[in-house]
Amino acid sequence: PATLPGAAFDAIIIGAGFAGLYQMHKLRDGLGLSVQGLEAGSDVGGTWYWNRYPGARCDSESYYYSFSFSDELQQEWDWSERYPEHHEIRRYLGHVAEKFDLRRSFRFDTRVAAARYDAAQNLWHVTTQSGETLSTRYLITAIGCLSSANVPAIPGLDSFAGQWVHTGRWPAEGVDFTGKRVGLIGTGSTGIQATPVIAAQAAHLTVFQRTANYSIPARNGPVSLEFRREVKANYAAIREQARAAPNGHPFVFGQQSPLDLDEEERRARYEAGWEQGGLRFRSIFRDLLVNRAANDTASDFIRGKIREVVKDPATAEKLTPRDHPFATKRPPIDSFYFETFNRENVDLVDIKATPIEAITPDGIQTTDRKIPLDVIVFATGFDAMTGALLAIDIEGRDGIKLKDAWAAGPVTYLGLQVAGFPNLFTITGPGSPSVLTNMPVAIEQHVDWISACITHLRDNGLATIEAEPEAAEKWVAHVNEAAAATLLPQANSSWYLGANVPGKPRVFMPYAGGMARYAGICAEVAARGYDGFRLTP
Ligand code: NA7
Repeated sequence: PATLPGAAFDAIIIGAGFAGLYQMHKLRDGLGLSVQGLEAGSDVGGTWYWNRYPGARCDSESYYYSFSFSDELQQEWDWSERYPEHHEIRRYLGHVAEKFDLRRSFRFDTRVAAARYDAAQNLWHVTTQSGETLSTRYLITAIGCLSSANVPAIPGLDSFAGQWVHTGRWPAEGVDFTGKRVGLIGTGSTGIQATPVIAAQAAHLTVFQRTANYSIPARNGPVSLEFRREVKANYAAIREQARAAPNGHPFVFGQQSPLDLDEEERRARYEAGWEQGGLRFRSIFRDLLVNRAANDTASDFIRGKIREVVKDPATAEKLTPRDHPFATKRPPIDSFYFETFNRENVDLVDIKATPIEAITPDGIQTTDRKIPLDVIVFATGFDAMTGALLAIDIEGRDGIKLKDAWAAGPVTYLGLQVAGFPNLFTITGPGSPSVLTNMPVAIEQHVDWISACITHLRDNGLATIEAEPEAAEKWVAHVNEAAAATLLPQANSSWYLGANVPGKPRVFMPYAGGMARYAGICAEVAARGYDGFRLTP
């Protein structure tokens, strides 16, 4: 492999989504470091570069799914809808890249294949898929938690004569469903967003459901001028509220339990939450994620709504979730998902009752019938949190491979560093609260922390920072303890647990102790001189 002349950078950042863009700005413009960004896509956008499927939009509301670090930026940008659609988020990130002149520091169409720590030189050697090697002191991964597509190994997929696509690798030119018979596999957030939009275009849509899911109406709509003005006038307070919240959303959680109320009042609250829509529904009461009896009241309320909306009782029954309590898997929000099953051109196949046996040249064969299809859409999710990191062949000190260090599940300290991998920082890594949080809040905190850490190393003439193995083990124990204090581990098939990917170790990966609490812990660690990290001169 050719080494670029003089290519020892201070930092290499992998990824040009929210995390990579902000990290670039902080290190290059804030600290004046020489930084190279590497990005597999052809432009900035990250998650939103790849997820262009019909109906793809963010479940956080636009006014707070955005950067807070620049007041000028938040004052000048106008969102058009309550929940931003994928192309609007790409436009926003494109605007951020323009405004801070970030594109010139990234190489696009450049996928990183490997990274190896060289102790003698205290450098990371980063090799791209095309065989180039670049060297750097700090290596920062900003590669997303939901970026490694999970395409199930169904026999016969190669023989399919029609088109198949995974929602997380959607072709930029789009897919035309007009007049087509479409099969969609998967009913997580993605399948639930895509179903109504595809149904409206296709000749026929068959939804293949493995696990029935809860979903709350998003109540999407245009943002009024008035609302925009109010938000802009109050941005500082909104951001502060988001940072102080357990999940990075600027909501006030209800202080009551549904169990404190009588049936009528409880129902009235749920109805109000249902009308308000989106992830706000979950915050009506304080204990839905920690008390099973409280959760049952919410789960039952949603089951009742499904029965009200879906006209055919047999279909309604199949759509009714019974395998997990509400919100123990990431709760989807939708625009007319359940209503879509009242359409003439939509069918639901329960593949728990009648599993898919094979894909044939002309469709999908289940145990009881053959469904002819022109297009198959895999809304089957991601090898979350660890998939994208392990897709890079990362080798730390003494030849340890990340995949071996994590054979029994990911072990990080604060989700930010791995013992044995000096000067490697993993933004939104496993063990961080990022995926349980409104993502930009988590990302800004991680990037600020990493940037302050690098400043500390530079100012004190320190060569390396590396997590202590004991600190990482303790952190993993704390992550498990935090999950065990909630109902989250009760969902058997959740991607939080890695359960959606066959053979993946079952470990609860995100930190469920809350974003604000996590940020506090990170700040204390730094204040105590990077407690739990080994710093070497
Ligand atoms: P999810 O939430 O992981 O959902 C994937 C869906 O695909 C889910 O219904 C799965 O069923 C189903 N699935 C996965 N593998 C298979 C196989 N082999 N056969 C049939 N069905 C399968 O991914 P999304 O893309 O919807 O959402 C990811 C995140 O993006 C979301 O949580 C938000 O944070 C944004 P299962 O439930 O495992 O039985």
